[in-house]
Amino acid sequence: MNTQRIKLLAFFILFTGMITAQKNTISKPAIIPQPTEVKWKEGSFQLPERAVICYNEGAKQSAAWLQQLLSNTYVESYSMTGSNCMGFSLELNEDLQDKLGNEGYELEITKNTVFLKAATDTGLFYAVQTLRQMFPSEIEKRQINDPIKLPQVKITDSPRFEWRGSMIDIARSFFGPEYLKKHLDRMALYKLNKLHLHLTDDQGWRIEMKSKPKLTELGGKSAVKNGRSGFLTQEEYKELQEYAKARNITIIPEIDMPGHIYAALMAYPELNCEEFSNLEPRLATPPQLYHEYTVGWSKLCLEKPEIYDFVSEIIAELSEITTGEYIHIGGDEIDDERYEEFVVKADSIVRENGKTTIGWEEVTQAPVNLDFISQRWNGKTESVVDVRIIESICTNFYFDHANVPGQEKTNNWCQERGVSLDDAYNFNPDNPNVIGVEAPIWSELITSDDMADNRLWPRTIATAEIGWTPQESKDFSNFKERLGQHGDRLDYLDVKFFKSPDVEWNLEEGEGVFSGFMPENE
Ligand code: TNX
Repeated sequence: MNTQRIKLLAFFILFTGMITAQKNTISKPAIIPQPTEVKWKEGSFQLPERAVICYNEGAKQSAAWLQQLLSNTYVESYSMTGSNCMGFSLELNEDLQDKLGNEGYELEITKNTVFLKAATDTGLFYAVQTLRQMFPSEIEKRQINDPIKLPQVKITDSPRFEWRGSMIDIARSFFGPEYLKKHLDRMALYKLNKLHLHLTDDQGWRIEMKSKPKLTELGGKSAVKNGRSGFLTQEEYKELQEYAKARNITIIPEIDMPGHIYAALMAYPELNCEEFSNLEPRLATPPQLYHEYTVGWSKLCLEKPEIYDFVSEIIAELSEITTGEYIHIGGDEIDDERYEEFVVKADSIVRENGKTTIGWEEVTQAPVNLDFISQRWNGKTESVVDVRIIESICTNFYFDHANVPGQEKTNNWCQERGVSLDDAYNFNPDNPNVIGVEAPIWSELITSDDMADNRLWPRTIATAEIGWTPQESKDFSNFKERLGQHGDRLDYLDVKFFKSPDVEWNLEEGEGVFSGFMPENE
């Protein structure tokens, strides 16, 4: 063979080799939120047909989550206490607290074992969620019987903020336990840890109060027009909290006071002033129900001392049935000379019941206790107290606003063009008082589960990344790529998400053939 032929042949061999190598190299799994530190290694770990999950004391719950994940694969797993077995090893170790904090974890995949380590059960749970995102997305829906290969990797991860929340207004239009549980499942996948329920407003009262049964007997029947009515029984509320807690999520109940409260004023007319002077403009008169959109027209009769008996009773009963440490007292959009006095009293009632008070930012016009947490939404309040802040500024976190300009049935009062994925992602909460972020949906115009899915997702995933990932590791184009890779997963989870036009969604239904995730060469 002459040299030219040899060169050609060499080129041919190299070229076909390159093609085969490329076929075996599947892009890295897309992890959201982006972990603090990821080191991909050469090689993979092919899950065996039988595996042992070893765990130490305290890690049993997370071992069960892992086992549940594996139950959707061909892997037959059994779990036992112990350490360093081949397969899966979970270690809860308090000495890791300094390094990883309350929610951080380490996840290491070697050639034959997955190691999950954390100082807390929560950290281990998050390690399992990250691992879950490395499995083929079909796992969310059906059993995978083809070989699964995980890339070798070492991840060290912990959140930027302790508060990573979502809020659903279930007062204007009711969303019941079934939807809320689905929402909790989806939140957990993205390491969100607070679900705030806006339980009461002019159009409805959604939580059973045994001391004031008419609140739900009457207030549970109304809703915004076209919206659903209903309410959570105390049993359902308790069960929902347990379901949330198992997923490391705290439920935050909100009773909006002293405004946004017509549903209660209708059920207990004695909470009104003479001649309903507290309803201004009078958009409904008890016992009429209210179905319209206008806000800011109702309030408790603040000059009547009896309203404080009502407030005390409600807060005491709600505190009794609430397992989390927070009660949200609302406090938004009201004009009354006794407003500040009310807020200070309501705050102290909450604290007497052993809870931490949260309120919309207006509340910080009043000299509340310094344990108070303010939820910022329009940034207009001149605060007289230096307190912790949850960032929900409407330009970036109000997901009842349009995904894209002109989307039907969306609000636009905060920002005409809506809240784009870019807006939802590119916000840096840099005020030192900020303890985290929360994205609300108000439900005057969101009257079905599919609509809620469309407004919440994928923007809530952007909120999750703001809440978790260090600012310097955030990158919008990289986020969009990873998000696109989650298209299938969201589909398999039956999320009717908005297909943001600036994301390349990976939506093809898998053919049932899975050849594994292998790290790309870096
Ligand atoms: C303002 S922002 C509200 C809600 C409404 C929302 C949408 C805030 C704290 N309160 O009562 O539902 O606008 O119209």
